[in-house]
Amino acid sequence: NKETFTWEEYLKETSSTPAPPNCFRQSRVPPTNDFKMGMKLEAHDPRNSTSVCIATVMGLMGTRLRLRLDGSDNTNDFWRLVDSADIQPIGTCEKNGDMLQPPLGFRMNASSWPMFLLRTLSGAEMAPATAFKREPARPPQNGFKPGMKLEAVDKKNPYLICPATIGEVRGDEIFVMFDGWRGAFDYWCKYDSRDIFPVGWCSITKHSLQPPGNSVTLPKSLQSPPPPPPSSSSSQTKPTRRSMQSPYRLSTPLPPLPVRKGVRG
Ligand code: MLZ
Repeated sequence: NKETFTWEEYLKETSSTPAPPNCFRQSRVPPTNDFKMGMKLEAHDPRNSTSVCIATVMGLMGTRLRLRLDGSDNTNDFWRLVDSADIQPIGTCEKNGDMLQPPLGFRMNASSWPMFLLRTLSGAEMAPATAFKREPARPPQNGFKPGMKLEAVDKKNPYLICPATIGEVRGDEIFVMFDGWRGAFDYWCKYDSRDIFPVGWCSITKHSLQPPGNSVTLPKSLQSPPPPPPSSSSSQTKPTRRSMQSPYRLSTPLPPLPVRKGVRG
C-alpha cells in the first residue's frame, strides 16, 4: 500500500539504513507512559531552566507528555519524555530545600503567587513517583554517520515526530534533515539529544509518525551546505541564510511529486 508510510518500504526505496539504536540517548526498551491527563508534577521552566514550576499534563502521546506550567497561558505548552530529567514528582523541589517558582510570564501579580500555588495544588491529582522513569545514560561517543535514518522531533511543530536523515556530523553535533521538506525544518543538535529516536520508535511506543514531505531532495551536487553548527563561542549566532551560500539554489519551487494521501500536516 503506497499511501501509508512504512520504514521497511521507505528504506528500500531510498536504499538507506537506520542509525544503530545504541547511538541514541533512549532506552533500548521504551518506558511505559503511566501518566494521566490532568496530573500535576514539577518541571523545569523551558524558558528559564533554573526555576522549577508546577506543570499539568495536557496530553499524552507515546512516551511523551504535553505539559503546561500552572499560571502560564495555553501558548507555551511543551513536550517531555516520561524519562526526562526535567520533570519530577511534586515535593521534590521542597525536599531539596528549593522553592517552587512562578513560570516566566506568570499571568498574575507576583504577590499573588503563594496563594496561587496553594490553590493550584489543593485537591490536585499528583503524578505518582513510579510514573517518572530514570533518564538513560548518554552513549559514550557520537556514533552517527551522514546518511543514517532516524525519527526526530520537528522543533517548529514539537508534537510531530518525523522521518529524518543525518546530514553532517561535527564533534558532538549532528545535523538533522527532515525528509521531503527541503531544509525548512532542519537543525543542529547534540548527538545525545532527547529529541531523536531510532527508526521504529514511534511504532513501538504508539506515537504518530508524520510521513516524509513530498518535496524533492536535491542531489548532493545541487544542495547548499548546511549552516555551521552553533559553536560554543557563538552559540547564539543565527545560521547564515542558505540562499546566500549556493549559486545553485533554485528560485522557483520544483513541481510537487505525486502526492501520497494525507501527507500534509
Ligand atoms: N503541515 C505543516 C507542518 C509541516 C511539518 C514538517 N515536519 C518536518 C506545514 O506544511 O507547514
